[in-house]
Amino acid sequence: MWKGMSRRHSLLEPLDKRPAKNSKLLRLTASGGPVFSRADFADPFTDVTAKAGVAGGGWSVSAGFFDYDNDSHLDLFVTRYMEWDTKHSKACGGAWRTYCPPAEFPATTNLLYRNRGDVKKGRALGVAFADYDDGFMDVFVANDGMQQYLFHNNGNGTFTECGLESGAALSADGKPLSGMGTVFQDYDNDGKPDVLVTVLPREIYGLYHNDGAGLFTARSLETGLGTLTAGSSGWGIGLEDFDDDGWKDLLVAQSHVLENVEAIDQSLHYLEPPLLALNQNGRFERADSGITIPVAGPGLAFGDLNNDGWMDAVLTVLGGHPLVLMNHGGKRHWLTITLRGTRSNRDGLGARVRVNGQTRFATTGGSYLSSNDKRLHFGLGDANTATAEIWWPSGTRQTVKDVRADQFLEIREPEQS
Ligand SMILES: [Ca+2]
Ligand SMILES: [Ca+2]
Ligand SMILES: [Ca+2]
Ligand SMILES: [Ca+2]
Repeated sequence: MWKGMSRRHSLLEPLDKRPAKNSKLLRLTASGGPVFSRADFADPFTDVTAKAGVAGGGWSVSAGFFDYDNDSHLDLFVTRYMEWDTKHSKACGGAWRTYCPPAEFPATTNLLYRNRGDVKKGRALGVAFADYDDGFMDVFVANDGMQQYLFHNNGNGTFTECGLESGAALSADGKPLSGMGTVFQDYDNDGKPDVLVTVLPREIYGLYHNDGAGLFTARSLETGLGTLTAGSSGWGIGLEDFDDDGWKDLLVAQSHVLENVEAIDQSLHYLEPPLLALNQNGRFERADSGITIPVAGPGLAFGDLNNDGWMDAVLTVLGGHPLVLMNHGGKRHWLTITLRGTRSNRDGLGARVRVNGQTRFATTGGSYLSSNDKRLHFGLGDANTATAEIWWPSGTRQTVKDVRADQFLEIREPEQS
């Protein structure tokens, strides 16, 4: 049984200072536009923003790499929040002096480098990628205080925003959401990626079930998110199998946006512990995360930090050290896959991978202000062996049978299909 996660008041291990064969790219988003740095450690952190062609002003928030045209070169999507700068700032809330709701400022466009498509304006915070229909990666954008956007990839270098007609734009009763973080993975093991969006209290985190044929249905209440999240404010979010039982669980970074919210409404809280909810056949039930002290935690990144087959997480804390959340693990089996693309992009981002009836899309995107482990982790429950099927972005389909459980497996894309 899941025993919760330990809490360590320590930072992550510092970056490896050895000269790297390949220089690493560090991307940062900020008010003032995204910044690209190349860290090769001999000449650490060269700003290559302009050279890379990704300078673009404004208030950028979440970002992620994906290959939208399947040419094996990763493209970059950057969400931007709104038209705001310090000269055009203002306070709201009367005597309480609070941040203004997003509708007080004009909406703005997101940035897709190489974009020739839809430039519909929004107030975007989170972004996640998956292909919900046709072999080309689609983009879900969490917008604050308005409808959510689903950018369908037309496969010809353009996108069409279709949130409303697909059913993934509003709450079940037709209201806009304060979308913040988002994840685009399959929570109910039907093979089709679903969308979750974190929002403010009184709204209930959005869960959009992928019904197929390009249609989504809001299922926040049926999946148990009503009682779990109606009083909470969520940011970073992930669907990861923390207890390795074969069902992806939820971990959500929480805390209200207003530091003084308790003075305005005593039933709400600025500081909150993260929410851990285990997935019981498609329904989420609260579990002990091991963290009892509430924090203001917006960013949440996921990965198996100590390579023991159990997924861990790192929670950033406003005004404090990040919390490294190590998963104590248990006795169930697991499999972690590293994809090596040959004709597809090198990391296989965008590949659909099915293992023993579970599906994941290879992505480092999702959550909020975070980037995740690129390896694909699967809990196998009691199974000692697994079969892995990979649908590569190049169109190649590959099956690897009789895979031993409890290992890190590298799967290389066939050079020829
Ligand atoms: Ca698609
Ligand atoms: Ca699904
Ligand atoms: Ca699970
Ligand atoms: Ca681990």
